[in-house]
Amino acid sequence: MKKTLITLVTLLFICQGVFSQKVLTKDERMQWWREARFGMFIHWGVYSVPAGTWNGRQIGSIGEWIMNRGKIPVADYQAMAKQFNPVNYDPDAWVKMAKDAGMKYIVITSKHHDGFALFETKASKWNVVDATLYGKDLLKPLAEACKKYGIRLGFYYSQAQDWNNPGGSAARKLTKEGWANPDSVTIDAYTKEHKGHWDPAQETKTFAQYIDDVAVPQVKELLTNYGDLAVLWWDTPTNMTDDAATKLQSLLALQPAIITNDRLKRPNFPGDHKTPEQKIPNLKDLDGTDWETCMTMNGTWGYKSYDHNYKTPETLIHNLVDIASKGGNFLLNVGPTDLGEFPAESVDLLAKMGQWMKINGEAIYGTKASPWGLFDWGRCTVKTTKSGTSLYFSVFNWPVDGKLIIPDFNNKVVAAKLIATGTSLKTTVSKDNTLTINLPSKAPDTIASVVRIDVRGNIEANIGNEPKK
Ligand code: FHN
Repeated sequence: MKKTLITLVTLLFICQGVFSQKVLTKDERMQWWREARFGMFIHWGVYSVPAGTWNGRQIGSIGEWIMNRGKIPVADYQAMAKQFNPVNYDPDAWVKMAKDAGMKYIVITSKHHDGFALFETKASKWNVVDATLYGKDLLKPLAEACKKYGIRLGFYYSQAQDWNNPGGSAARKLTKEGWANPDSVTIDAYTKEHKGHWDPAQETKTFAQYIDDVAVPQVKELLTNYGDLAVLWWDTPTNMTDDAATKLQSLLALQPAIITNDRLKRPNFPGDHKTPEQKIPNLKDLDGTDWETCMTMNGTWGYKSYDHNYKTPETLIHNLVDIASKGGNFLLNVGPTDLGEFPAESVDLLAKMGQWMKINGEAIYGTKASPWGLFDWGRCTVKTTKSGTSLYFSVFNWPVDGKLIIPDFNNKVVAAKLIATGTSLKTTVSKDNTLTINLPSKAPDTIASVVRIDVRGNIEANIGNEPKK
């Protein structure tokens, strides 16, 4: 009798545990992400040592691809890890810079295509603890700093391409895409025969073995050892199989609230959101799926010492507003140096974006896409409030006649003001439902000034494809 009672109580306990673990819906998981709108991408690894130059030659294309583009042998590339010694790495300062820029989450390359793990791992010696003088896990202190500042943390993981751990795949690139290698004919013939690989050391295991020996255990480590994770950001599904994708996807159950992208394997593992790269979609390309544009500040993801071709603060702020006005997120990249520092230009751009966000952030966070589509003078975002709706008109080109014109306006204006100055603005709505907002002669912000219009009720969705005059 006593035994039966104990069994019953134990069963009740287990059942309670199972049922109290609520399964989150996609909308519940995506809620913070949809409100965040702005995040930081970080591409960091051994490639920051050569920083775009190998054997005295500047290797073409993006910095983190130097091993593949330059056809650097495995042993030579791994020797560079000895110089990867980020003694100036200050995760607290990194997270603070992201936060001050107005970013709400960070996604860092835990392992890029060169296979180098920025974390302690039992699955491969090719990691920061075992292969560098620095010898410490880089992700642990970042996770702590994110927690301290209330920034969500996500990990990028190159699940298929891995040029150092044997068996990993390699997208085939011709030697001419890196530099004018005199052995190009031989090398290109070799990569053709060897699925893109250029060094026999890359092929001592099969892809399936690589997945079981490296990718699966490492993803398990990442999902277990760093607390709550916001995002798992897969990349380049080169040669992925359904079997491998299924194994990796099933691990996500370790983090029930995690969000993933659409790059695990195409097309049958769509994830939670799309990932337009280096471009902002046109309205006509959007189908209601969540999306996030990832973009570099200059021309490379991983640090290249000689790429100073940075976008202007104006371009980046306009991009952020444009993306929000279309209902997407902006994941803006920083490529730190081998010493663990953000490039000076990135620091400056982050600070400038932060200055704008500090004043105008309410036009971005928690907003939804513009009901009017695009305006040729700027963009619109919308937010539902307790008493109605707030419309944010971000004006890029200040009208010379001082009048901002919004067609098809069917609501009653409750309040109108310029966010930067708090100045109330006079508005009129004509019989043909055109809203005219009277602006002061000078824009408070030369990049983008935000006008907030509070109205009663909801705005009827009416997304158009063409810029409205
Ligand atoms: O090959 C990578 C590239 O290095 C970079 O990581 C970008 C970021 O989205 N993803 C891949 C290219 O699509």
